[in-house]
Order: sequence, then C-alpha cells, then structure tokens
Amino acid sequence: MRRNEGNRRPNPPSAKPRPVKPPAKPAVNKRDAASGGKASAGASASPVGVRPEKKLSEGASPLDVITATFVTEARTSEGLPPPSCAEIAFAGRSNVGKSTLLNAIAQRKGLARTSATPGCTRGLVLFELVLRGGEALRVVDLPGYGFAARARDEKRGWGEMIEGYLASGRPTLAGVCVLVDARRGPEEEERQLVGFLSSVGVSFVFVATKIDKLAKNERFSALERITREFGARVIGVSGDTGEGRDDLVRAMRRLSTPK
Ligand SMILES: Nc1nc2c(ncn2[C@@H]2O[C@H](COP(=O)(O)OP(=O)(O)O)[C@@H](O)[C@H]2O)c(=O)[nH]1
Ligand SMILES: [Mg+2]
Repeated sequence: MRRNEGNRRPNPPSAKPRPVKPPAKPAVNKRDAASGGKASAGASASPVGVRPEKKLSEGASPLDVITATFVTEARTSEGLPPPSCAEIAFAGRSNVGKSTLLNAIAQRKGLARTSATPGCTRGLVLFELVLRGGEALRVVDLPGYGFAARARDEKRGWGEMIEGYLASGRPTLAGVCVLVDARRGPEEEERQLVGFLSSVGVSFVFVATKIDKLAKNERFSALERITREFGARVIGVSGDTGEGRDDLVRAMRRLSTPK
C-alpha cells in the first residue's frame, strides 16, 4: 500500500495542537546544506554584487541599450566631437561581421550598415549608446582594412586614418575590440594592429566573430588558440544569433572603467 506522502503531515502521536507558525523566512547568509535546493545552489554560484539585476522587470537587463545614435563620421580624429564619455574602437578587416555585430550590440537592426560587399571607403564612424543604467559608451567604427583589391595609396590612407586616431592620445579612447573571424583567427594585419596598439599603450580585446559557423566542439579550441598566442582576452560572438553579445558589452564596460 502507498503511504500518504501528500502535503499534510500527520501529527506525531503525542503532539498537542499548536498555533500555526508563520512560514519560515528564507535563510540569509546561511547555506542550506541539507536540502541542496535551488535557492542555495543559486546563491552560492552568484558572484557578490549582481543582485540588483534581479530587481529588473522580466526580460530587462542592465546591459540593454536604451538609446543608440549615430553621432558623426570624420576623416581624422580632429574631426570627431570633443571627448566626452569613454570610446571603444572596433577594428577588423572588411566582411569580418563588424556592422552586424554593432547592430547586435546596439540591439538595433539598421544602426550600422551591413553588406555582403566589402570595402566602401569611409571614415571614423561614431555612435553613442546609452545602457539601461544610464551609462553612455561611444563606439568608433573604424574603416575595414585588409581588402586586397584596394589601391596601395588608398590602403595607406586608411592606415593613416586608423593609426592617426589610435595614436592621437585622445583621453577618452578606452580600448579597441579587434575583430577576427573565429574560423580564421588573427592574420598578419591583426598581428600588426595589436603590435601597434601595444606600442601606443592602448588596451585591446580580441573578438572572434561568426562563432555560429563553428561547431560547438570547435569553439573552445579556436578561442584558446588566440589566447595562447597573444595572451589576450578573446570573446566569441555571433552578430547573427546574439551569442556572446552580453559578454562583449561587459568587456566594453570593463575597458571603459578607469584603471
Ligand atoms: N553566419 C554569420 N554571418 C555573419 C555574421 N556577421 C556577419 N555575417 C555575414 O557576413 C557578411 C559581412 O557582414 P558585415 O557585418 O557587413 O561585415 P563588415 O564588413 O565587417 O561590416 C554579411 O553577409 C553578413 O550577413 C555572423 O555572426 N554569423
Ligand atoms: Mg560594415
């Protein structure tokens, strides 16, 4: 015969009727060693200081971008508006998925133009993003480099524009996201770029794009190869699926936090 294991607990034989107790308060600062229940497992896994995120209404995140605006396009760093909030530059060869990723970061479809045809000449494109918490971040979309069909003079012009901005000593330049295709990893241009960034003392992180094109079991080794070679942080992302978007926004915030 099955025992009654329902919600009602039978009184022990000698128990006197007792007043109903209010429900026990959840334990604070105490690990629930016995039950291994969800609450305690969650609490022990959470880093300190993330609690406020839980107060947001369902689906909202402090990493959401609440406004995203195109500010300007400039040919030189002098053409940019005066420094205000932290700027993160995005660098990458044409077709690496930069525009798609910028749109994913901004949670907007048409902020940065995306195209399958790489290489239209343009300048430093400045966007401003405001996160839900009110924090503003500027993104400087650098022109795509490494497009083989370009004339040498034009390539040199691009190099000067990019390097001129990165070495301008602009006080708000907080760091650079160096985009590489996750399937290819860094090539000669990226090596030169990170060498240049190190020489001018600008922080950078690698961002491995189009991670959705790699099978799940290939991703770790692809990212690890980059970390091993450069000793730099690598964030795997997909502008198409949104994977890694939040990690990247966190990394951008870290770059923009004064050291
Ligand atoms: N599968 C996949 N394709 C992507 C992704 N990001 C961009 N693409 C494609 O790659 C091409 C170039 O993207 P785009 O964002 O214009 O690259 P950009 O030249 O670096 O700005 C387009 O055909 C995009 O649809 C991604 O995360 N996953
Ligand atoms: Mg683009």
